Amino acid sequence: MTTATARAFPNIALVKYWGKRDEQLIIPAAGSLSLTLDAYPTDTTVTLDPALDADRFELDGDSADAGQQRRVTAFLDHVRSLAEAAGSPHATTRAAVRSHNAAPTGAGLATSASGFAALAVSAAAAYGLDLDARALSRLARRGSGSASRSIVPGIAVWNAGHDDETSFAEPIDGPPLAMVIVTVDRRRKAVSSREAMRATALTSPYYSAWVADVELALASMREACRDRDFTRIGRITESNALRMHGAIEACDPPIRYLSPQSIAVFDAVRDLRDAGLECYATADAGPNVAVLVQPVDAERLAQELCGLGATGVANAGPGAALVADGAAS
Ligand code: 2P0
Repeated sequence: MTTATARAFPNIALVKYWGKRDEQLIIPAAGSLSLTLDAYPTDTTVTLDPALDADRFELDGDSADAGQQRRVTAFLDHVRSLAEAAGSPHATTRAAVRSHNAAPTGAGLATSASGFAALAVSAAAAYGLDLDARALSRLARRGSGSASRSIVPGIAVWNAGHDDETSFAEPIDGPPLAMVIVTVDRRRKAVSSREAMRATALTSPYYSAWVADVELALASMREACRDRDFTRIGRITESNALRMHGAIEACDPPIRYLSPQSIAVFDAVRDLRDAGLECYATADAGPNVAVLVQPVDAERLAQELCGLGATGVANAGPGAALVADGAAS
């Protein structure tokens, strides 16, 4: 049996991806920019097994639900089509996939990003594909858009592109960045990102303004990273997050990811900033909050915020990579 294990880390977007131009190929409506973290990894092992007549997906020790199984099988079907084109002898073999998330799954802590990045790297290796970082980013994107960025270490820009070849993430330079993750709720979200993204595009009157604003925010953020201007990076990060949540909340029927506990963290961050500890809040499709800070201030910030939720400190992390068998915990 052929087997491969990969580890990938979640990424938190500083300029968010929220809206698709092409649902099938997962081409985004605009580019985005993120920080890949060095905490909360996903470890995924793909084992090709000629005895299987269907793929099997086990997540955190349990058989995954039907929707997750379908999504993983669709992804593996794409990998097998690439394997067939490359002349691999395994192109029709089914796989057993075992995955473990260090973060709570589906709670807005980017487990679909780390999950599909780890699956892309492990499945590509198991099926004998020799892909460079750009091709792996494009492959991960087909599983979940944000996964394209978890292939990349540190600060990643996902170029929106206009087709499968041109839509991928790549690393850019910037200052050292850290994040304090404040987990206020570990439950799985009621509305998935994919559903809410679609609802925002279809029903939010602010959607077109959001997409236009993301293009501007991304251009400013690229400059701020180039100039290593932490204050500008932070201000764009916080305003971009709140604008995304504004567009989501304006859906019909409304969708709201931020809870009173999330808002309390945003307020505490503002107060800390006013008191001289420079930090900026962001939140994805869930109530948990990631607070951007310079690495030198990260531990102090975690102590300041620990009364509002479970805190964890993360720095810039590596891109998704294979790990030696048995090395993943
Ligand atoms: C992001 N999020 O940029 C944004 C911010 C959540 C909020 O990318 O449909 O799970 O699989 O492409 O990648 C979550 O969306 O959506 C996401 P699909 P994905 O990180």
